[in-house]
Amino acid sequence: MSVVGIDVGFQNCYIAVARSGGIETIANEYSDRCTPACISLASKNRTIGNAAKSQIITNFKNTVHGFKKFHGRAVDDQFVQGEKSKLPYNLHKLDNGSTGIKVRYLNEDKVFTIEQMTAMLLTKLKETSEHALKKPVVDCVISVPSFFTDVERRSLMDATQIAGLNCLRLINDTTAVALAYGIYKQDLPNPEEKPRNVVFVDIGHSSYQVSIASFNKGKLKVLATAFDPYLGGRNFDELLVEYFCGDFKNRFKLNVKDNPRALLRLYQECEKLKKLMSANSSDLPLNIECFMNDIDVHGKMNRVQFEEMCAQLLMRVEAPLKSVMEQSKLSRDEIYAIEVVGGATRIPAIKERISKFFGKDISTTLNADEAVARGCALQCAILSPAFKVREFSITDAVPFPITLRWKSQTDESVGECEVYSKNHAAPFSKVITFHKKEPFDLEAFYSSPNELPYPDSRIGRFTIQNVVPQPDGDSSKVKVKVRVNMHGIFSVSSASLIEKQKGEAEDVQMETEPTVQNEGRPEEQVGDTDWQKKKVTMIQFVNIYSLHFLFQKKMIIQDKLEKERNDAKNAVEEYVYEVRDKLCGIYERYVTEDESNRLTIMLEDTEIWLYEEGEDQEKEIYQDKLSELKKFGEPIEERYREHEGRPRAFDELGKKI
Ligand code: ATP
Ligand code: K
Ligand code: MG
Repeated sequence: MSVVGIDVGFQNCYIAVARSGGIETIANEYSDRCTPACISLASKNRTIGNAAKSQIITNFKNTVHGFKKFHGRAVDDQFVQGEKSKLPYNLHKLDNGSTGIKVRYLNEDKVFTIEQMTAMLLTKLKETSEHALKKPVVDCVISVPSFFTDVERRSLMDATQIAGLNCLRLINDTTAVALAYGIYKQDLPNPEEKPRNVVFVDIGHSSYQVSIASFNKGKLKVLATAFDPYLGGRNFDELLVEYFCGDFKNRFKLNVKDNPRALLRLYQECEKLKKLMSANSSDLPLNIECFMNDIDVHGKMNRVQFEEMCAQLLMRVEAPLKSVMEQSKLSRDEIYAIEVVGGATRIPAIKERISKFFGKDISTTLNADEAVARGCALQCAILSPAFKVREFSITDAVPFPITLRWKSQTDESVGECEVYSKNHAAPFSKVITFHKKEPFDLEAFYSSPNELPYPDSRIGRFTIQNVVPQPDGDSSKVKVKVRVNMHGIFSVSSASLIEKQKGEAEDVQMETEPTVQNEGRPEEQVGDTDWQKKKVTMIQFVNIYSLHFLFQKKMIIQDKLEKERNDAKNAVEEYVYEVRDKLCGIYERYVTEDESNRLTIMLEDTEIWLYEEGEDQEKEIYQDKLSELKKFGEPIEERYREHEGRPRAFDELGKKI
């Protein structure tokens, strides 16, 4: 069993694995530890990661990136609509209203769900890890922004299933970082001592997350989280792009925005420039050859100018920091350290703002790019029975309070109760006792829609069925167990009807406020031994978007066929080159001139054929071609081996004697 952690970033993905020697991040086939969250669909195949990223400009309409935050969102969603105008590829409204991506793939118009897109990416990351580990990878832990709501998390979980992964936990980005920070620290305070409080900041390409965690030996507890889900490195790129679009319009009379390819190139160059500015404060050039209409463009920028331009963005750094501090009720001198990760925290002005807010230096002891993936791998190691790792308990926090509302199915009676307050410990189960005579509905929703970075506060509806009165006509006790699980997803996990024992005293509590009882961790059944329990069947209605397994399966098969076809073609090509080399090399002594000429002509013909009508054939045609060549080539190979083999066999015998 392998133990794998995956950081699925908006722009960059990382994989870490737990090995006996510790946690390692692994590289892909390009020896790159970062795999771009990019998928390029083409007429013959699809490419994912680095190869896809290199298609962003040439195949811009079908190269998909920047889709992570479309998980669980309707295409009419305000956020999706806002992104739409910036995307080089097309979005499509799926039957259920959710966001689909429309591309030209295998010479057909195709629409993919976001779950499928992420599944493709995850499949690639799975393959990369399998290649590195040389064994199958199924169990994993995947990171998720802490502000992802239920629907977004469910959607991501669907993607993991399509990819054939068994996600043991969706862990919040900053919680993964906290784990990577804490687990190896030898000097954490003892359990009875005052905990060590550390602030974790992660600013990536698309979003900004902060949390405060308190550490004692062997455990961490997230005290508070805050975020700006719409602030990340890309906002800085956008401002640079805006600036140069204006600049090039003035100086070169170019309308960059009318040319998607040029615009994409400008984005890439601006991102490079932004990174250079993190290390240099002097004037830096931006040059692009043959940018548009055969014109070479050039411009420049320096850090001071850049920071002025980004003043509005930089002002947004403070709010989430302020928010976590207020929530945690800690004073600044109770903060032991501020650990920052994520690519965008390399922007000096951002670092300055954070450090200024806390009045102390920030620390960058963690690997800014890999900390999330490493934390995920550590969590996977803790959860995996196949791996031994030191005990470390992780208590996360509920980011948005959750309320439960109940409705009688026959009369008008309703009621509600906040079951999880903000920053309530998670995962966590609770048992709620109702007094009911008939089935009823429960509706779960986020209590404060205004602070939710998602347009719909509904989580799900659950019908508690088969509730009947007691034989004496009284209300029955119904115990409903709800939980926020390991993935940060809310659910009603069970419901049971409690039957009164004969001769028992009347229960006076009837149709009153239900009682909420904390189950605590680890999860245990609350056993009322005096009561006989009877399970009640329960039906769930949850807003899950439907899966399109078949579609995805077809695509995997298609890819496999394409790969086999390509391999068959390559085998012909390789054989041609190999035999040609050998004909004027090692085979020379074993072929007649006539044979050599005939074979040379055959090889030449095949080579030409491969470039012409043989360029795009079925696998079987290539296989036939190869056997045709081998019919001639193999007898020669055999003769050669026979002659070469003899003296060597003697040699070896000689040595043995
Ligand atoms: P998210 O966390 O939002 O899902 P992500 O995890 O893919 O996104 P990261 O890999 O953490 O994002 O960071 C990528 C961002 O960091 C990009 O905007 C990139 O341009 C920026 N970045 C990387 N290095 C630097 C640098 N030296 N200076 C400025 N920005 C940088
Ligand atoms: K990342
Ligand atoms: Mg990230």
